[in-house]
Amino acid sequence: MNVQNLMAELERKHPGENEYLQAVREVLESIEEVYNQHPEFEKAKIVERIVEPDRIFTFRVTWVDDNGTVQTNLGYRVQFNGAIGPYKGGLRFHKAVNPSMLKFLGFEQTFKNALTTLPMGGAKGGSDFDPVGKSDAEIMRFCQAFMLELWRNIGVDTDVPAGDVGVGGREIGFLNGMYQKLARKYHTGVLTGKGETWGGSILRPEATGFGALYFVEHMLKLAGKSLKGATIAVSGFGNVAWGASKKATELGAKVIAISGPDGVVNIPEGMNEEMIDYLLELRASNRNIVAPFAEKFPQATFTPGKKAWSVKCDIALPCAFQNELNGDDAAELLKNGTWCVAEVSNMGCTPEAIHAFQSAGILFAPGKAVNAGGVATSGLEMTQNCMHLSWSGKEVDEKLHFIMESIHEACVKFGKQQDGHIDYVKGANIAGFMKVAQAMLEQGIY
Ligand code: 2IT
Repeated sequence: MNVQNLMAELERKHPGENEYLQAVREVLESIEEVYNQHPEFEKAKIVERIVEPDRIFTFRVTWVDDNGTVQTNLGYRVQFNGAIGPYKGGLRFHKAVNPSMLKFLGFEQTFKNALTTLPMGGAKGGSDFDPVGKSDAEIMRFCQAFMLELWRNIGVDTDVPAGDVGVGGREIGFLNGMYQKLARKYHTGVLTGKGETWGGSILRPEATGFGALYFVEHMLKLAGKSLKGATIAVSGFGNVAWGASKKATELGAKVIAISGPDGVVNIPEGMNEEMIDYLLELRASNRNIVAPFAEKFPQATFTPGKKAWSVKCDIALPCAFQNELNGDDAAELLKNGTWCVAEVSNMGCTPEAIHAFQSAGILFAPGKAVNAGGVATSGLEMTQNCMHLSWSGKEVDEKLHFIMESIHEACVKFGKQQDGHIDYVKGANIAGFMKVAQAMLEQGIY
């Protein structure tokens, strides 16, 4: 395999799909050496096949807003790779959603799901519907209209969507209600992230953030460091930022910054429980601004137009969106003495930022390893649903712990360099790739 040739071919097939091409390039660069030691992969053209989605559904979603105006959005489901299990991955509702974004996310999901140790293929879906400023009734009508199209393409053994940016418990509820009505199937497993009273995993809302901190704990332990007393800057204030802040605080760290599209909130003493729980209220308001946090808590100060990375911190946790931490941000963090960056968002850092962190020799781990606890807990939710039982929070948390430890071990196994340094990017990419490639190889040419 030759990365430059493969990328040139992909750029020709998918012109302008920059996020997708960025995600593919990172994986190809990581696996090149290992791949070339496996002539059987080359013979079966595994890499040429694994970079293309199995199929993509695109559909029109028409709904009526509160003013009685007819609105039309685009809906998608990218079923990326089903070699190791039914398609699994979230739905993103955001104004910037397009096929390139969902292909990048579906591609990442394929390797991430392979890392979880559970049998799940990779998928992603969503819409360019913008939830900002929408009423609950508008969100419900949109979700219903979206499911009116999607329902024929999903199922417990085929494709199981979940939440992502702009899709949380409320949206999963509206989607599931409509699915059951259309499919006349009252099983509870076609979506994950469900409510506790209707088949949901009790720990799913916290799982991405909790899992991320369990991963960081392992990474720090191996490096002889600890979360105790460490200062953390978190971007975003959604479900993931909430779970990460909660677990980080529980483990003795101080979350001193959170941010939104409008600016950054600095909390020098670190967030307390009340502040962390307020994040959920802030997100549910659909306003997508973080400034009200500083109006409610006088210990906090709001700086408009600044990112979380402008705040001096030990550990940076991007928890919001892809490419939210760029080369300039990385330089600022490094100047301020940050010694660990763990992506909790998918592809949260640009290639320039990752390069800067790796060159500086600080601890860095990629989203597909760090945030895999979310989809892993979705996998546990699927297991509970098909077994018709429900595990306690403690049981799920123990399983989540075990899975994050396994992911960390896999990253160390495949990412250990000759000088003993762990390249977590390589480790995660190679570990995920080897599993999917092996599964594809054994199932023939299809
Ligand atoms: O990016 C992700 O892993 C998710 N949005 C969660 C997917 C899932 O199926 O729980």
